[in-house]
Amino acid sequence: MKNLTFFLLLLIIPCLSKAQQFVANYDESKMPAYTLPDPLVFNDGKAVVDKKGWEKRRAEIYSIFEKEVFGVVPQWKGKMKSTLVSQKTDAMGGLAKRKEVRIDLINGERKVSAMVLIYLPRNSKNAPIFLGYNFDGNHTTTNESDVLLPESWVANNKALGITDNKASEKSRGKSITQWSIKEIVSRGFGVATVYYGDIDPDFNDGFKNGVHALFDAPRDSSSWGSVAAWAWGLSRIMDYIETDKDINAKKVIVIGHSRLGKAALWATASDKRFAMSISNNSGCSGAALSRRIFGETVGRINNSFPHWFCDNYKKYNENENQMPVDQHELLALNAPRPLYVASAEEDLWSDPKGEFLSCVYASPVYELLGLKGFPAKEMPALNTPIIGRIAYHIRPGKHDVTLYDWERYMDFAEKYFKSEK
Ligand code: GTR
Repeated sequence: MKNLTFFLLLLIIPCLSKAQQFVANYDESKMPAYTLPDPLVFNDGKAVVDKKGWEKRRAEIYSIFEKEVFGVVPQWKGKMKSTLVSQKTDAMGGLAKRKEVRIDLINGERKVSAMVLIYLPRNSKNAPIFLGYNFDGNHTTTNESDVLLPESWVANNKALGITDNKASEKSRGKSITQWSIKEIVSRGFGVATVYYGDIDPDFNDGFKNGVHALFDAPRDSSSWGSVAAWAWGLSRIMDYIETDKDINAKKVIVIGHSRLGKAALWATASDKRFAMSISNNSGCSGAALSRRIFGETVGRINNSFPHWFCDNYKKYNENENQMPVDQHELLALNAPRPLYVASAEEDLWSDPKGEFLSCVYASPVYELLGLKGFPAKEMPALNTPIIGRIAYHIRPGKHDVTLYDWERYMDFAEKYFKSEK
């Protein structure tokens, strides 16, 4: 009898978990009613009425995101060293100056190294620069055969023939269209990119590797996850950029796609040295409002990627209305700096409308600071950017970064930077 019950359970359990499997909602009419937290109301219910008040309120919002979403970065007691590994003044057929700079983050015997690949307009000093992580290695962003492969862990990928978690030549140039380096440099901007796995390999390893392992503080429910680690890494690269005379450290534009868009937004929220933030299809826990429950949800992201956020964030699985913040407030943390959010029509998983609405609801903060904010309330047509201090577009196509996206980002950056370029 006991055996029979056991076998019945064996049959039933897989069926149950299947029934409970996540089914994304893509129907606006099935969305629950929700009320967003007001970025201009203090935790104690009082209204924020001026710039000084906003700085205090900003600290409240930042602290909530830190403790409840991305996790708190412990105090850094290590040191950092940068080494110029290669330099070429006639890269890309003479178009660009290229450098590879290794950043070593060191704590006693422990070390994590990240390679920064930098392309700059050949004859420009002080160029503004786009800084962003790549998904598969610096060598995937270019066809140049001497750009180094990452030495850190990479995800296995059948299509690329990676079976041993090591990058290979097969993927050189694979992400060229996502980077458009030639077009960017031709327009007078620099690009700095780093393989995100150099900072923290993207798997649930119990925080034993990557930069988490350089810290000694014991972990608790508000400890940092991988997104915060990637954001922290961008700030360390900024520490290097501040020492590089070829780059204008006052004009560093952080850009990120998808999970790296989440990291970009958190990096610019955390570090005011960054001049501008670009979120490309960052979706759930990035630019998209969580309370809409459209596409990917908080519960789903925490289940699929338990290492991305702090454990406290899991309290809001299927419980978004209890979140003391929503993602429009993550955008608002960028104020007064220019901010660009972009969606793709077919990328419903990232909830384009939720990304758009975040811009709408972040706008009052910019307006309080005397800035234009976001001049729209209705979703724009495809390929029709809305440009205020916050900008937005939705283009046709899939979850991706395309030349169209880059061109809009460069237009936007030029609008704010050109006079000083
Ligand atoms: C998906 C994830 C998204 C997004 C994306 C990506 O699997 O659900 O939140 O981050 O990955 O980074 O490509």
